[in-house]
Amino acid sequence: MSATDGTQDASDTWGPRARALMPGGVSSPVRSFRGVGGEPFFVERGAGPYLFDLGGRRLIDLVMSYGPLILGHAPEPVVAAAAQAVAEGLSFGAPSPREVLLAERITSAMPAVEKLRFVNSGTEATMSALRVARAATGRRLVVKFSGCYHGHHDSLLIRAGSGAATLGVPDSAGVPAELASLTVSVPYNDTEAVTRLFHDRGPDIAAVIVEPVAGNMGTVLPAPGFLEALRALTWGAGALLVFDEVMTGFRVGWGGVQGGGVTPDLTCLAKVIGAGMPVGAYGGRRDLMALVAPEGPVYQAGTLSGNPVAMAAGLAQLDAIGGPAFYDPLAQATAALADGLEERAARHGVAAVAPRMGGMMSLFFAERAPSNMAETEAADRERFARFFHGMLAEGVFWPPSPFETAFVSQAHTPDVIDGVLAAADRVLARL
Ligand code: HOZ
Repeated sequence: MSATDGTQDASDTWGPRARALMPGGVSSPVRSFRGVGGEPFFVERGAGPYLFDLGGRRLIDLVMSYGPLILGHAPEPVVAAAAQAVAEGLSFGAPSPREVLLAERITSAMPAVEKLRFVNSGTEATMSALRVARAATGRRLVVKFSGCYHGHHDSLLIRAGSGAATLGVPDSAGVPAELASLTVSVPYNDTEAVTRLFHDRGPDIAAVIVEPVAGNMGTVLPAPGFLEALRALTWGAGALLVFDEVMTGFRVGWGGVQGGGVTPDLTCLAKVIGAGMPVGAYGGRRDLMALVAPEGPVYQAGTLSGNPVAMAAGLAQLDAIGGPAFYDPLAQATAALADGLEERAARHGVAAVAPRMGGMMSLFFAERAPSNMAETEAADRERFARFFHGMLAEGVFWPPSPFETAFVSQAHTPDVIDGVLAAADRVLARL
Protein backbone atom coordinates (compact mmCIF):
# COMPACT_ATOMS: atom_id res chain seq x y z
CA MET A 1 0.00 0.00 0.00
CA SER A 2 1.43 3.36 -0.96
CA ALA A 3 0.59 6.86 0.21
CA THR A 4 0.39 7.77 -3.45
CA ASP A 5 -1.78 4.95 -4.74
CA GLY A 6 -4.95 7.00 -4.81
CA THR A 7 -6.65 5.38 -1.77
CA GLN A 8 -6.02 7.38 1.40
CA ASP A 9 -2.90 9.16 2.40
CA ALA A 10 -2.93 9.88 6.14
CA SER A 11 -2.93 7.87 9.36
CA ASP A 12 -6.05 9.61 10.64
CA THR A 13 -8.07 8.05 7.82
CA TRP A 14 -6.64 4.56 8.33
CA GLY A 15 -6.90 4.62 12.15
CA PRO A 16 -10.73 4.58 12.35
CA ARG A 17 -10.94 1.87 9.71
CA ALA A 18 -8.41 -0.21 11.63
CA ARG A 19 -10.12 0.33 15.00
CA ALA A 20 -13.46 -0.69 13.51
CA LEU A 21 -12.11 -4.08 12.50
CA MET A 22 -9.20 -4.94 14.81
CA PRO A 23 -8.92 -4.70 18.63
CA GLY A 24 -7.31 -1.32 19.28
CA GLY A 25 -6.77 -1.01 15.54
CA VAL A 26 -3.55 -2.99 15.82
CA SER A 27 -2.11 -6.45 15.32
CA SER A 28 -0.09 -6.31 18.57
CA PRO A 29 -1.14 -4.19 21.58
CA VAL A 30 2.02 -2.18 22.19
CA ARG A 31 1.62 -0.55 18.77
CA SER A 32 -1.57 1.19 19.90
CA PHE A 33 0.23 3.93 21.89
CA ARG A 34 -1.94 3.10 24.95
CA GLY A 35 1.16 3.47 27.13
CA VAL A 36 1.76 7.07 26.06
CA GLY A 37 -1.61 8.27 24.78
CA GLY A 38 -2.62 9.31 21.28
CA GLU A 39 -3.03 7.24 18.16
CA PRO A 40 -0.33 5.49 16.16
CA PHE A 41 0.83 6.66 12.75
CA PHE A 42 0.61 4.30 9.80
CA VAL A 43 3.80 3.27 8.04
CA GLU A 44 4.36 3.50 4.33
CA ARG A 45 7.88 2.05 4.20
CA GLY A 46 11.21 1.78 5.93
CA ALA A 47 14.72 2.47 4.64
CA GLY A 48 17.95 2.28 6.64
CA PRO A 49 17.37 4.02 10.01
CA TYR A 50 14.15 5.68 8.83
CA LEU A 51 10.44 5.01 8.76
CA PHE A 52 8.24 6.98 6.37
CA ASP A 53 4.64 7.45 7.47
CA LEU A 54 1.53 8.01 5.38
CA GLY A 55 1.56 11.66 6.31
CA GLY A 56 4.83 12.11 4.46
CA ARG A 57 7.03 12.31 7.57
CA ARG A 58 10.49 10.77 7.74
CA LEU A 59 11.15 9.46 11.25
CA ILE A 60 14.41 8.21 12.73
CA ASP A 61 13.33 4.78 13.92
CA LEU A 62 14.53 3.43 17.27
CA VAL A 63 11.82 0.77 17.48
CA MET A 64 13.24 -1.16 14.54
CA SER A 65 10.41 -3.70 14.64
CA TYR A 66 11.35 -4.36 18.30
CA GLY A 67 14.76 -5.73 17.48
CA PRO A 68 15.13 -7.84 14.34
CA LEU A 69 16.38 -5.10 12.03
CA ILE A 70 20.00 -4.99 13.14
CA LEU A 71 21.16 -3.86 9.67
CA GLY A 72 18.42 -1.24 9.34
CA HIS A 73 15.24 -1.31 7.27
CA ALA A 74 15.31 -3.18 3.96
CA PRO A 75 19.05 -3.91 3.77
CA GLU A 76 20.03 -4.79 0.22
CA PRO A 77 21.49 -8.30 0.82
CA VAL A 78 18.49 -9.38 2.88
CA VAL A 79 15.96 -7.99 0.43
CA ALA A 80 17.76 -9.62 -2.51
CA ALA A 81 17.94 -13.01 -0.77
CA ALA A 82 14.29 -12.87 0.26
CA ALA A 83 13.22 -11.79 -3.24
CA GLN A 84 15.08 -14.68 -4.80
CA ALA A 85 13.49 -17.09 -2.33
CA VAL A 86 10.02 -15.67 -3.09
CA ALA A 87 10.59 -16.33 -6.77
CA GLU A 88 11.49 -19.92 -5.96
CA GLY A 89 8.35 -20.66 -3.93
CA LEU A 90 6.69 -19.31 -0.80
CA SER A 91 6.34 -22.48 1.24
CA PHE A 92 7.10 -26.14 0.63
CA GLY A 93 5.91 -28.26 3.54
CA ALA A 94 9.11 -30.22 2.99
CA PRO A 95 12.74 -29.70 4.04
CA SER A 96 14.89 -27.25 2.10
CA PRO A 97 18.62 -26.48 2.35
CA ARG A 98 18.32 -22.96 3.79
CA GLU A 99 16.99 -24.41 7.06
CA VAL A 100 20.18 -26.43 7.39
CA LEU A 101 22.39 -23.47 6.51
CA LEU A 102 20.69 -21.19 9.06
CA ALA A 103 20.85 -23.93 11.71
CA GLU A 104 24.57 -24.31 10.99
CA ARG A 105 25.16 -20.55 11.42
CA ILE A 106 23.26 -20.47 14.72
CA THR A 107 24.80 -23.57 16.27
CA SER A 108 28.32 -22.49 15.33
CA ALA A 109 27.80 -19.09 16.98
CA MET A 110 26.09 -20.58 20.06
CA PRO A 111 27.82 -23.82 21.07
CA ALA A 112 25.21 -24.54 23.76
CA VAL A 113 22.65 -24.87 20.97
CA GLU A 114 23.70 -28.29 19.74
CA LYS A 115 20.45 -28.96 17.93
CA LEU A 116 17.43 -26.76 17.23
CA ARG A 117 13.90 -26.62 15.86
CA PHE A 118 12.67 -23.65 13.81
CA VAL A 119 9.28 -22.19 14.70
CA ASN A 120 7.48 -18.98 13.68
CA SER A 121 7.89 -16.67 16.68
CA GLY A 122 9.48 -16.15 20.06
CA THR A 123 6.20 -17.15 21.69
CA GLU A 124 6.30 -20.55 20.00
CA ALA A 125 9.96 -20.94 20.96
CA THR A 126 9.44 -20.38 24.70
CA MET A 127 6.21 -22.41 24.77
CA SER A 128 7.96 -25.37 23.15
CA ALA A 129 11.12 -25.07 25.27
CA LEU A 130 9.03 -25.32 28.44
CA ARG A 131 7.27 -28.39 27.08
CA VAL A 132 10.66 -30.01 26.53
CA ALA A 133 11.79 -28.97 30.02
CA ARG A 134 8.72 -30.48 31.64
CA ALA A 135 9.09 -33.68 29.63
CA ALA A 136 12.79 -33.97 30.40
CA THR A 137 12.39 -33.48 34.15
CA GLY A 138 8.97 -34.99 34.71
CA ARG A 139 8.18 -31.87 36.77
CA ARG A 140 5.54 -29.18 36.36
CA LEU A 141 6.72 -25.96 38.02
CA VAL A 142 8.24 -23.14 35.98
CA VAL A 143 10.07 -20.17 37.51
CA LYS A 144 10.09 -16.82 35.72
CA PHE A 145 10.94 -13.26 36.69
CA SER A 146 8.48 -10.39 37.05
CA GLY A 147 8.75 -8.01 34.12
CA CYS A 148 10.30 -10.61 31.84
CA TYR A 149 8.10 -11.29 28.86
CA HIS A 150 8.40 -14.57 27.01
CA GLY A 151 5.55 -14.24 24.54
CA HIS A 152 1.85 -14.60 25.06
CA HIS A 153 1.21 -18.25 25.81
CA ASP A 154 -0.68 -19.12 28.97
CA SER A 155 2.16 -20.46 31.12
CA LEU A 156 4.19 -17.28 30.87
CA LEU A 157 1.60 -14.48 31.03
CA ILE A 158 2.34 -14.27 34.74
CA ARG A 159 3.73 -10.93 35.99
CA ALA A 160 4.67 -10.36 32.34
CA GLY A 161 6.41 -7.29 30.95
CA SER A 162 6.13 -5.63 27.53
CA GLY A 163 2.60 -4.78 26.36
CA ALA A 164 1.06 -6.77 29.23
CA ALA A 165 2.77 -4.47 31.75
CA THR A 166 2.06 -1.38 29.64
CA LEU A 167 -1.65 -2.14 29.60
CA GLY A 168 -1.75 -3.21 33.25
CA VAL A 169 -2.62 -6.86 32.52
CA PRO A 170 0.58 -8.69 33.56
CA ASP A 171 -1.58 -11.69 34.57
CA SER A 172 -3.83 -11.96 31.54
CA ALA A 173 -7.51 -12.76 31.82
CA GLY A 174 -8.28 -16.12 30.28
CA VAL A 175 -5.39 -17.98 31.88
CA PRO A 176 -6.88 -20.68 34.15
CA ALA A 177 -5.79 -20.33 37.79
CA GLU A 178 -4.79 -23.99 37.80
CA LEU A 179 -2.34 -23.36 34.98
CA ALA A 180 -1.08 -20.06 36.42
CA SER A 181 -0.33 -21.84 39.70
CA LEU A 182 2.32 -23.87 37.86
CA THR A 183 4.35 -20.72 37.17
CA VAL A 184 6.07 -18.90 40.00
CA SER A 185 7.33 -15.37 39.41
CA VAL A 186 10.07 -13.78 41.47
CA PRO A 187 11.74 -10.35 41.18
CA TYR A 188 14.50 -10.06 38.57
CA ASN A 189 17.99 -9.99 40.08
CA ASP A 190 16.69 -11.32 43.41
CA THR A 191 19.03 -14.25 43.93
CA GLU A 192 17.87 -14.68 47.51
CA ALA A 193 14.24 -15.13 46.46
CA VAL A 194 15.18 -17.75 43.85
CA THR A 195 17.39 -19.54 46.36
CA ARG A 196 14.50 -19.65 48.86
CA LEU A 197 12.19 -20.96 46.16
CA PHE A 198 14.61 -23.76 45.29
CA HIS A 199 14.97 -24.55 48.97
CA ASP A 200 11.19 -24.84 49.38
CA ARG A 201 10.12 -26.34 46.05
CA GLY A 202 13.31 -27.45 44.26
CA PRO A 203 12.18 -31.02 43.49
CA ASP A 204 9.07 -29.65 41.71
CA ILE A 205 10.88 -27.13 39.50
CA ALA A 206 11.20 -28.14 35.84
CA ALA A 207 12.87 -24.96 34.60
CA VAL A 208 13.89 -21.41 35.25
CA ILE A 209 13.28 -19.20 32.22
CA VAL A 210 14.95 -15.81 32.08
CA GLU A 211 15.77 -12.98 29.72
CA PRO A 212 19.50 -12.89 30.50
CA VAL A 213 19.39 -9.18 29.73
CA ALA A 214 15.80 -8.10 30.27
CA GLY A 215 14.32 -6.06 27.45
CA ASN A 216 10.61 -6.19 28.12
CA MET A 217 10.48 -3.98 31.23
CA GLY A 218 12.73 -1.56 29.43
CA THR A 219 16.35 -2.65 29.42
CA VAL A 220 17.40 -4.08 32.78
CA LEU A 221 20.83 -5.62 33.17
CA PRO A 222 21.52 -8.75 35.23
CA ALA A 223 23.34 -7.99 38.47
CA PRO A 224 26.83 -9.50 38.69
CA GLY A 225 26.49 -13.13 39.70
CA PHE A 226 22.72 -13.37 39.07
CA LEU A 227 22.88 -15.59 35.98
CA GLU A 228 25.67 -17.67 37.54
CA ALA A 229 23.46 -18.23 40.60
CA LEU A 230 20.57 -19.38 38.38
CA ARG A 231 22.92 -21.82 36.67
CA ALA A 232 24.15 -23.22 39.99
CA LEU A 233 20.67 -23.49 41.50
CA THR A 234 19.17 -25.27 38.49
CA TRP A 235 22.10 -27.66 38.24
CA GLY A 236 21.90 -28.39 41.94
CA ALA A 237 18.18 -29.19 41.78
CA GLY A 238 18.11 -31.10 38.50
CA ALA A 239 16.08 -28.34 36.83
CA LEU A 240 16.77 -26.80 33.44
CA LEU A 241 17.94 -23.25 32.75
CA VAL A 242 16.23 -21.69 29.74
CA PHE A 243 17.65 -18.48 28.29
CA ASP A 244 15.10 -16.43 26.37
CA GLU A 245 17.48 -14.77 23.92
CA VAL A 246 14.68 -13.80 21.55
CA MET A 247 15.76 -10.19 21.94
CA THR A 248 19.44 -10.55 22.87
CA GLY A 249 20.39 -13.37 20.48
CA PHE A 250 22.68 -11.99 17.73
CA ARG A 251 21.76 -8.54 19.11
CA VAL A 252 24.15 -8.01 22.04
CA GLY A 253 26.89 -10.16 20.52
CA TRP A 254 27.46 -12.99 18.07
CA GLY A 255 26.96 -15.61 20.78
CA GLY A 256 24.17 -13.76 22.62
CA VAL A 257 24.38 -13.15 26.36
CA GLN A 258 25.42 -16.77 26.83
CA GLY A 259 28.60 -15.91 24.92
CA GLY A 260 29.58 -14.22 28.21
CA GLY A 261 30.04 -17.57 29.91
CA VAL A 262 26.82 -18.83 31.55
CA THR A 263 25.61 -21.82 29.55
CA PRO A 264 21.87 -22.57 29.50
CA ASP A 265 20.35 -25.97 28.82
CA LEU A 266 17.85 -24.56 26.32
CA THR A 267 17.86 -21.32 24.33
CA CYS A 268 14.98 -19.48 22.66
CA LEU A 269 15.66 -17.28 19.65
CA ALA A 270 13.71 -15.10 17.20
CA LYS A 271 13.97 -11.52 15.91
CA VAL A 272 17.53 -11.10 14.47
CA ILE A 273 17.69 -14.69 13.15
CA GLY A 274 14.67 -13.87 10.97
CA ALA A 275 15.68 -10.36 9.85
CA GLY A 276 12.09 -9.16 10.27
CA MET A 277 10.39 -12.27 8.91
CA PRO A 278 8.30 -14.44 11.28
CA VAL A 279 10.96 -16.81 12.62
CA GLY A 280 11.77 -18.33 15.98
CA ALA A 281 13.84 -21.26 17.16
CA TYR A 282 14.46 -23.25 20.29
CA GLY A 283 17.41 -25.47 20.87
CA GLY A 284 20.02 -26.68 23.26
CA ARG A 285 21.57 -29.87 24.56
CA ARG A 286 21.43 -32.73 22.09
CA ASP A 287 19.87 -35.11 24.65
CA LEU A 288 17.07 -32.61 25.35
CA MET A 289 16.32 -31.90 21.71
CA ALA A 290 16.22 -35.67 21.10
CA LEU A 291 12.94 -35.56 23.04
CA VAL A 292 11.30 -33.53 20.25
CA ALA A 293 9.11 -35.30 17.69
CA PRO A 294 9.78 -37.17 15.48
CA GLU A 295 12.86 -38.29 17.46
CA GLY A 296 11.06 -38.26 20.80
CA PRO A 297 7.67 -37.93 22.52
CA VAL A 298 7.41 -34.13 22.82
CA TYR A 299 5.06 -33.07 20.04
CA GLN A 300 5.61 -29.72 18.34
CA ALA A 301 4.97 -28.83 14.71
CA GLY A 302 4.27 -26.03 12.22
CA THR A 303 3.12 -25.86 8.61
CA LEU A 304 5.14 -22.70 8.00
CA SER A 305 8.11 -23.50 10.26
CA GLY A 306 11.41 -23.21 8.42
CA ASN A 307 9.67 -21.16 5.78
CA PRO A 308 12.06 -20.72 2.83
CA VAL A 309 11.63 -16.94 2.51
CA ALA A 310 12.14 -16.43 6.24
CA MET A 311 15.16 -18.73 6.23
CA ALA A 312 16.66 -16.87 3.27
CA ALA A 313 16.22 -13.51 4.98
CA GLY A 314 17.69 -14.73 8.27
CA LEU A 315 20.60 -16.42 6.55
CA ALA A 316 21.42 -13.32 4.52
CA GLN A 317 21.27 -11.16 7.66
CA LEU A 318 23.56 -13.43 9.69
CA ASP A 319 25.96 -13.62 6.75
CA ALA A 320 25.99 -9.82 6.47
CA ILE A 321 26.67 -9.54 10.22
CA GLY A 322 29.50 -11.97 9.63
CA GLY A 323 30.72 -12.56 13.19
CA PRO A 324 31.78 -11.00 16.49
CA ALA A 325 33.53 -7.97 14.90
CA PHE A 326 30.14 -6.52 13.92
CA TYR A 327 29.17 -5.80 17.50
CA ASP A 328 31.79 -3.32 18.77
CA PRO A 329 30.69 -0.48 16.45
CA LEU A 330 27.04 -1.26 17.24
CA ALA A 331 27.69 -1.09 20.98
CA GLN A 332 29.63 2.16 20.48
CA ALA A 333 26.76 3.75 18.56
CA THR A 334 24.34 2.64 21.29
CA ALA A 335 26.63 3.97 24.03
CA ALA A 336 26.97 7.30 22.19
CA LEU A 337 23.18 7.59 22.16
CA ALA A 338 22.74 6.45 25.78
CA ASP A 339 25.55 8.63 27.14
CA GLY A 340 24.37 11.57 25.07
CA LEU A 341 20.83 11.27 26.43
CA GLU A 342 22.05 11.04 30.03
CA GLU A 343 24.32 14.09 29.53
CA ARG A 344 21.57 16.20 27.99
CA ALA A 345 19.05 15.18 30.63
CA ALA A 346 21.52 16.13 33.38
CA ARG A 347 22.19 19.47 31.69
CA HIS A 348 18.46 20.22 31.76
CA GLY A 349 18.04 19.05 35.35
CA VAL A 350 16.03 15.96 34.37
CA ALA A 351 16.74 12.76 36.32
CA ALA A 352 17.28 10.08 33.68
CA VAL A 353 19.33 6.92 33.18
CA ALA A 354 19.98 4.97 30.00
CA PRO A 355 20.99 1.35 30.64
CA ARG A 356 22.39 -0.28 27.54
CA MET A 357 23.85 -3.56 26.29
CA GLY A 358 25.10 -4.14 22.74
CA GLY A 359 22.50 -2.68 20.38
CA MET A 360 19.71 -2.29 22.96
CA MET A 361 18.97 0.47 25.46
CA SER A 362 16.27 2.26 27.43
CA LEU A 363 15.64 5.66 28.92
CA PHE A 364 14.12 5.69 32.40
CA PHE A 365 13.17 8.93 34.10
CA ALA A 366 14.64 7.84 37.43
CA GLU A 367 17.68 8.59 39.58
CA ARG A 368 19.32 5.22 39.02
CA ALA A 369 19.09 2.27 36.67
CA PRO A 370 16.26 -0.10 37.70
CA SER A 371 17.22 -3.63 38.63
CA ASN A 372 13.72 -5.13 38.61
CA MET A 373 10.12 -4.55 37.57
CA ALA A 374 9.11 -2.67 40.71
CA GLU A 375 11.87 -0.15 40.03
CA THR A 376 10.99 0.26 36.35
CA GLU A 377 7.36 0.82 37.40
CA ALA A 378 8.51 3.49 39.84
CA ALA A 379 10.20 5.54 37.08
CA ASP A 380 8.28 8.62 35.91
CA ARG A 381 5.86 7.32 33.24
CA GLU A 382 4.11 10.63 32.70
CA ARG A 383 7.42 12.27 31.88
CA PHE A 384 8.23 9.34 29.59
CA ALA A 385 4.98 9.96 27.68
CA ARG A 386 5.89 13.64 27.22
CA PHE A 387 9.38 12.61 26.07
CA PHE A 388 7.90 10.13 23.59
CA HIS A 389 5.51 12.67 22.03
CA GLY A 390 8.17 15.38 22.05
CA MET A 391 10.56 13.10 20.18
CA LEU A 392 7.85 12.08 17.71
CA ALA A 393 7.12 15.73 16.99
CA GLU A 394 10.86 16.15 16.38
CA GLY A 395 10.89 13.24 13.91
CA VAL A 396 12.16 10.43 16.15
CA PHE A 397 10.16 7.25 16.79
CA TRP A 398 11.03 6.01 20.29
CA PRO A 399 9.27 2.86 21.63
CA PRO A 400 5.81 3.91 22.85
CA SER A 401 6.20 2.46 26.36
CA PRO A 402 8.81 2.69 29.11
CA PHE A 403 8.54 -1.12 29.25
CA GLU A 404 10.03 -1.55 25.79
CA THR A 405 13.62 -1.36 24.58
CA ALA A 406 15.02 0.97 21.94
CA PHE A 407 17.11 -0.66 19.23
CA VAL A 408 20.10 0.75 17.37
CA SER A 409 21.10 -0.73 14.02
CA GLN A 410 24.14 -0.57 11.77
CA ALA A 411 22.23 2.04 9.76
CA HIS A 412 22.22 4.40 12.75
CA THR A 413 25.39 6.16 11.70
CA PRO A 414 26.95 8.94 13.83
CA ASP A 415 25.05 11.66 11.95
CA VAL A 416 21.76 9.86 12.67
CA ILE A 417 22.65 9.48 16.36
CA ASP A 418 23.55 13.20 16.42
CA GLY A 419 20.11 13.94 14.96
CA VAL A 420 18.42 11.98 17.75
CA LEU A 421 20.50 13.78 20.38
CA ALA A 422 19.75 17.20 18.93
CA ALA A 423 16.04 16.38 19.03
CA ALA A 424 16.35 15.03 22.59
CA ASP A 425 18.12 18.20 23.67
CA ARG A 426 15.15 20.30 22.59
CA VAL A 427 12.64 17.88 24.11
CA LEU A 428 14.44 17.45 27.44
CA ALA A 429 14.73 21.23 27.76
CA ARG A 430 10.91 21.38 27.83
CA LEU A 431 10.31 18.43 30.18
N1 HOZ B 1 8.40 -6.44 23.57
C1 HOZ B 1 7.64 -7.00 22.50
C2 HOZ B 1 8.41 -8.02 21.75
N2 HOZ B 1 9.22 -8.84 22.52
C3 HOZ B 1 7.14 -5.90 21.63
C4 HOZ B 1 6.47 -6.35 20.41
C5 HOZ B 1 5.01 -6.52 20.54
O1 HOZ B 1 4.53 -7.00 21.58
O2 HOZ B 1 4.34 -6.16 19.59
